[in-house]
Amino acid sequence: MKLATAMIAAGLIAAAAAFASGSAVAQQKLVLKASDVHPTGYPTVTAVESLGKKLSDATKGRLSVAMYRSMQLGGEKEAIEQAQVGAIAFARVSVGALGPVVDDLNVFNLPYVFRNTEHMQHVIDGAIGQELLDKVTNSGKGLVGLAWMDAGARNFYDTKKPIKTIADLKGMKIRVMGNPMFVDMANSMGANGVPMGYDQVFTSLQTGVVDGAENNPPSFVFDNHYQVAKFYTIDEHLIVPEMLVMSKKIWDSMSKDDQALVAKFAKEAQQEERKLWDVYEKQAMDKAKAAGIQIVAVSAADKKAFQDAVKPVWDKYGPKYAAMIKRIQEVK
Ligand code: GTR
Repeated sequence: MKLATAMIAAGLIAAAAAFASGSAVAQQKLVLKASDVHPTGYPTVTAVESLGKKLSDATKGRLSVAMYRSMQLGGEKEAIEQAQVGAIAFARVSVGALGPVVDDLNVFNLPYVFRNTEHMQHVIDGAIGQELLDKVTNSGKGLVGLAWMDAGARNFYDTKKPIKTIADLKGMKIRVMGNPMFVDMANSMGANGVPMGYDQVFTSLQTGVVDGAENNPPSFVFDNHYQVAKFYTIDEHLIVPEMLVMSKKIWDSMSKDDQALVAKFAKEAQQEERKLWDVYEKQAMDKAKAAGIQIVAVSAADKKAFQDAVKPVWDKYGPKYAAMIKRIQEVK
């Protein structure tokens, strides 16, 4: 009996040891889930996938990234919430969607705050860019701001008629990102701003829930909105960069060395995405033209009319960000 008991006990100990070492290995292996609303081949998706590949190579597969693209996990509001609770590790989202969570970012959501996309790049690459990434990390909102991503300039498009001047926007139902600033922006231009998640835009355009939306050429084309909206007007009312954020909960669970790897590859992803963006944006315009999309480039005078129209937005939100706006404008 004694022997049998001893043998059972030994067996149990061996089994426990095997289990413990097995689970230690399992704990070390970490698959980091990433979310992006865009499809395979989109610059932001490619850049985060390559961050994942570098992480895998550097850790011999201990860390890896699983990309959930094309809104498999919902829109951007959902992605942010999932990152906050640690259900996913990375969310690549627009500052338009992040502004309601970290208010400091909303300064970038003011229409025409940047002179052009180059100006925006100089701002995000410099001290202000780092400061705003840190604001996200220190916001207490469960997120770590890792890197910026380019997203060009946003323009109006619709299913009804070409928007040649601001008067053409009158009464049109225009989908905007879920941020009150954009509803105010669309309304100040004479349209009716309809906030909704990105996951609902295509169907809403198709079924006439909205008459139009606004976005950069790659989103317009590669998310297929151009198949239902045949008019695209280049007025560049918003130049909103995007951010790669990480779940603070998951970040905090990682070793300092692993955090350093993630931070390094995220910065490289920012550079890679920018290069891919320029090529992709051109491809999008070419594809739109080939598909017979009527493209209107607003004249300088008409652009001035768009800029003047958004004055109420600046009056309402501008004062809060006055010091930062001044610094942004001073960036060459
Ligand atoms: C795209 C952007 C997405 C999302 C989308 C939208 O340009 O890349 O992150 O913000 O616009 O309009 O919701």
